[in-house]
Amino acid sequence: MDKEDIVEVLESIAVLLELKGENPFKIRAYASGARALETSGAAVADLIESGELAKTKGIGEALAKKIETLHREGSLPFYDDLKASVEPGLLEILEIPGLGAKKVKVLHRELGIDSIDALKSACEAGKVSALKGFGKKTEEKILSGIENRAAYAARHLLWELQDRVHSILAGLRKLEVVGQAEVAGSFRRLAETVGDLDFIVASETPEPVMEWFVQQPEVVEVTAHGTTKSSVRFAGGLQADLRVVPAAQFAFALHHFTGSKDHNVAMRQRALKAGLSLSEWGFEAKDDEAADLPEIRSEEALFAQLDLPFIPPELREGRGELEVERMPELVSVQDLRGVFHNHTTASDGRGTIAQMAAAAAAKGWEYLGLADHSKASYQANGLDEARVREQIKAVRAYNASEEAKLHVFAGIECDILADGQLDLADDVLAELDYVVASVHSGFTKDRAETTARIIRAIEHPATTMLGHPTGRLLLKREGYAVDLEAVIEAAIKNEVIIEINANPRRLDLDWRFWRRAAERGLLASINPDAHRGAHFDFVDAGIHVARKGWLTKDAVLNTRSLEEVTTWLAERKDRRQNLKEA
Ligand code: DGT
Ligand code: CA
Ligand code: CA
Ligand code: ZN
Repeated sequence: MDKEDIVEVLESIAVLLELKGENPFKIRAYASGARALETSGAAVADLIESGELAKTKGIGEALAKKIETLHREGSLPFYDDLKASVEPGLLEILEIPGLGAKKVKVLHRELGIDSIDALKSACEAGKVSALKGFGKKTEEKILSGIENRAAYAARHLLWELQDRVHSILAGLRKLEVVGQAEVAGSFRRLAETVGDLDFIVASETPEPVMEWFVQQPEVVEVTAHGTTKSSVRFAGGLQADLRVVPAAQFAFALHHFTGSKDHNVAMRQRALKAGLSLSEWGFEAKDDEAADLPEIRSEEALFAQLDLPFIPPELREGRGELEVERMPELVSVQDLRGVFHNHTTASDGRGTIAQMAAAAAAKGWEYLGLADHSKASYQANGLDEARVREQIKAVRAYNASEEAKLHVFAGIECDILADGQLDLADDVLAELDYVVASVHSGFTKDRAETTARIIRAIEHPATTMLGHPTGRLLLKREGYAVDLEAVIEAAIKNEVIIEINANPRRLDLDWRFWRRAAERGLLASINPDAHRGAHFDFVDAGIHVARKGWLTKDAVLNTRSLEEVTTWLAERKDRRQNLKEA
């Protein structure tokens, strides 16, 4: 097990012990052990090897042994027994946001609640809000948490399915009887989350293809096994459909099952106007002119038949993509020249300045922007004014040193405080190359208050970019309520960039807003929010959002060269500063 997984197990042990009403000291030992391990700079293997682990503050001999076991074996009997000793219904209840061990214990003791269903009925009957320490708001939150839970369980992050999709495609393409194989559905449209996978294969002999598909070693259940369609389920609940069609039908099937439904509806209407009916099987001429129809062997040809340019799958959402004369030249990952929102060991990142810079240079980038947390994010070891100044110095020293692999910009991810003020003094903010302003607290505040709070931060002359504007965590937590149209308006007015936070769980600002926002003049920055070098790969997910949002290279700040970006940041700073003084 790696460090993150071990930390999660220790945290989970603390919660389970609390649920069982164990001794508070014992509980705290696991909680603080988890924190100590998480914040130690070294890798677990090194800590064990050097004997440093047991000497780390917050980790004693006994805990060190358990960490070693988890690292080596990937499991821990003590943890397994503990989990087995708690009613499974309570474990499920614990997964609902806002319900910690304390509250679950009260629900169990006072109302005998031991399952999600029981909890749902109790909330609906108003019994939960009658409990001390709960209230109406909590009750409503629990109910929506239960609803979300069901919806979330049915979907998966696209990011986490990529390896599986590519290996299935590779497997299909290796089969001798297979002509073409493609993935369709929401995965091909680069959606942020995916319900099930859809594969389309061209072959005149479907049996061996289906046979291979249902016999993949990772399949846990075969829900359909036919000659035109098969469906399987993998561990973790992911389902995949495979359709095998004759080569002559492949382009139509691929187009149909790529969707979206709304896009398909628009395409069929367009076909009808041209006297054709379009389906997953092909075109049919309405008045028997079928002989005049050319053979269609590609999606390009299919679109061309309806006088359309090739519409990239990611734009097929039924949002006016048939109405444009020319397709936009969508931004691609090769266009990126650097990235801005990233963390180092100074706050909660795992790499030093030099390590992060080396990893960014290895991506072929010209610059790296560092934006560690500010002091209000104390749980992430945020920087106060003095530490910001130290870091600025360290960045400048790195740039001047022989080891410099690219240019590093000194920035900050500055917390937006409850009243919309920034978390750091103006003079320090002014010394930085740029400022990402983000909300990390107060998720339950009302929409008008949150909107005003964010707009106030946008109006601050030091703010260069707005970080993750809704705070959502896909399939985990809804974002805070906020009027994004008003936020976008304010950002345009104040020349503030809004980020596309490329962490695959965030993808925030959502693609649905970008086309219109960019047309109105909003500039994007694709920000990996990297906490270690490997996270720079998240930019691929950010590019998905940008493309689905119709963005071209010009609409994305970090496609610009080091020189252009430097000038842009400096000129913008001057303009904003003058505005303030005027
Ligand atoms: P997902 O799986 O929920 O993430 O989303 P999709 O888009 O992959 O949906 P899915 O797997 O149900 O179907 C794949 C595509 O097949 C869908 O985007 C459009 C097409 N399709 C499926 N059912 C229908 C339908 O009832 N009507 C139309 N027009 N198209 C359909
Ligand atoms: Ca699907
Ligand atoms: Ca499907
Ligand atoms: Zn953040």
